[in-house]
Amino acid sequence: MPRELALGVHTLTLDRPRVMGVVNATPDSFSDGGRYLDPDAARAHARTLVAEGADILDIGGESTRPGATEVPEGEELERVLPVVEALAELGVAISVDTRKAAVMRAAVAAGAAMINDVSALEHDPDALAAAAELGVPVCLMHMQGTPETMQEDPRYGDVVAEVCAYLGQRAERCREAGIPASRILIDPGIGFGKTVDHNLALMNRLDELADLGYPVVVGTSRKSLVGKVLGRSVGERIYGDCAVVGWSVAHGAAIVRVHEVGPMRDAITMTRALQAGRGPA
Ligand code: HH2
Repeated sequence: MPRELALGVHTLTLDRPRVMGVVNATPDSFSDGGRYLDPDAARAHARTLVAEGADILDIGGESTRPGATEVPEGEELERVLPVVEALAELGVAISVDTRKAAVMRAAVAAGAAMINDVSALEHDPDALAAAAELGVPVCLMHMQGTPETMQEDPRYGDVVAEVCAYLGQRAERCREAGIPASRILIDPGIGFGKTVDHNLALMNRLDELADLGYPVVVGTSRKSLVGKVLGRSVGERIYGDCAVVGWSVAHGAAIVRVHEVGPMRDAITMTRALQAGRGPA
């Protein structure tokens, strides 16, 4: 597994778990839609996430929550670009959460140093070429179906084996297209075409994903994985999320994608101390 990620002017060593803070420049994201659509609000929020210890900020302009329909390219660009530009000054690596090659290209030109594609570069036929040409790390996420219908009736034989096989194949496809292994990350896509039991199986056997040899990104923040187990609404999932983040880093996650950076940093620090059997130096 690569020991470090080259993110433009930033180099992130992966000798400890890293935190990706979510900035949704959307009107309709499932947990914070409409709060950070305005670039000034996004910048203020991003500053807080950085102060709390975010290593990467993930900027998205299209909600991929269950039932969401695709946002036209022009609209996604209008949402994302001002935010990427506004955050470039914060001195932290920026990732762009998009399925569209044009958004990848424009965001990287504006300062983004990583691509996060929930369709593993499959949705847009030009995305694989764009990612190879842009030369930035890319996170390949597994999703069964499309956001619009993915939660209607997700089915697998062995969900963990199928997700591992898919991500292994997509990583191989990226390498054939000229993206080196050192720029590939993988993500099981918690909540993307999966029941709560599928999500729990993937979390339970997260080590199998890590064994593929690429850094694993895990995004469970505020999702129904916690909501369904605990019977909690979106705003009440933070304690459950802390447990999930602790579990994730104990079982091989290199990066956790979260909305609440400060509390999740605490969960990571505590988990690491428990793993080491001693406190921080
Ligand atoms: N989850 C969401 C969006 N992007 N990217 C990766 N790599 N992994 C994830 O689990 C993931 C992701 C969904 O969360 P959010 O961005 O908060 O919601 P919405 O899609 O409604 O904007």
